[in-house]
Amino acid sequence: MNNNNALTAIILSASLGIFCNLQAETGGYHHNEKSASVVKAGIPETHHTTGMVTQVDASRGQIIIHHPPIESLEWEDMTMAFPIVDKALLKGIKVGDKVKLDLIMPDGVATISKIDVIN
Ligand SMILES: [Cu+2]
Repeated sequence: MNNNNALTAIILSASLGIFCNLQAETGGYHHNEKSASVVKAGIPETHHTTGMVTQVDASRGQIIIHHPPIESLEWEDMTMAFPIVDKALLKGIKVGDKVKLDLIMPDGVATISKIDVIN
């Protein structure tokens, strides 16, 4: 590879990186790239947070929650959509509820594995 090609390759991979980050932010669910690569000795990675329910879509198995900063994920506070491992967990959860969450990270996607109302 001559110098020109090397430079093109560097620029290309840099712009692909930016593209992937944009996709993670705007398309579908919030991904956590760091988390996706960190798996400790077969122990499933779980994160804990609280939040306020702003929307529930039981048929899709999705819930939108405003959560405070999640230190273990290095996430700022935000309102975001979470998939859930089992739609049945959304039973009885309604807009305005304060909830406590367990999050697992299959493929780096924060997915609710446990949700409890803490009103
Ligand atoms: Cu978030």
